[in-house]
Amino acid sequence: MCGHLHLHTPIWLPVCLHVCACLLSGVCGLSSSVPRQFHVVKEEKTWTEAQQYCREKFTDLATIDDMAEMEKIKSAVQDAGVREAWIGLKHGSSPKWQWSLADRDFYRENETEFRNWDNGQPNPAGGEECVVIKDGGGEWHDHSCTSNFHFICYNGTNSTQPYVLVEDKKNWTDAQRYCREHHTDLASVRNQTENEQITAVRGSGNGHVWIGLFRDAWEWSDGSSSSFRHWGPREPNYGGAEYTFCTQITSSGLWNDAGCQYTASFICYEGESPGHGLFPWF
Ligand SMILES: [Ca+2]
Ligand SMILES: [Ca+2]
Repeated sequence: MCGHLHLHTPIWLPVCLHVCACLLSGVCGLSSSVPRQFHVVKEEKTWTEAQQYCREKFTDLATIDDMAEMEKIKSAVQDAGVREAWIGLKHGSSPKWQWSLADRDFYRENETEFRNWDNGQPNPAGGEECVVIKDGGGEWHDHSCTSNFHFICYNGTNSTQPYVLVEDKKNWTDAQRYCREHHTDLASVRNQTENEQITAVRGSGNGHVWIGLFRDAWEWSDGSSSSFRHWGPREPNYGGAEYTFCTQITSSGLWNDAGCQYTASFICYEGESPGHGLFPWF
């Protein structure tokens, strides 16, 4: 009997716990019904060794979706007393456009894919990884992220006028930081109506304005599409061109890229992985 229970406990127990919690609370969501649990592992491993360890003992190396998860991990790293720890973000070979505001619930189907590029944009040669609404029009241009422009923040708490023009010229990363600190994030544009609303808020005589669209080639170990990034100043800096780069969270809570072959502590998570939910029938 004990053997029987021992065999079956790992399978039915989490399902039962989930079903009971779901029925009791009346909240049986389609996604993210079980929050991720993060685990700081103080053994020093290369990024690939850490990935293997996390996949064996938990679900995978940590994926981070938003500031709330970021704060949880930052506390865990500080409590564990480690200076830096690998997370699941690794530099890949195919850059893709994505919105700074990473919350998937914010977008209906295809809304993350809306684009309003001007003729000849984005530049076929690449190398311009951040996006503006162009001076005097509603069309988009890709642009060097280090240029300084006014920008449009999105404030999710203001339903009548969620867009805020900030008339203080900053580079894209500083504009993003400002919007996250004072509002919600840099503005996403989900459809033509929003593009017109934002263009109206931009007004005339403000030059190009940053919006939240950017392009990078970073990929999560678990295949998540999270566009959340939390780089420290002047990071990622790809120091040492011969390396493949992976991401560490430092004790300050900011992210640093480092050669994946270095050893460090690391952070695993336990929970549903994207597209492979533990409970696909919910
Ligand atoms: Ca361009
Ligand atoms: Ca670095």
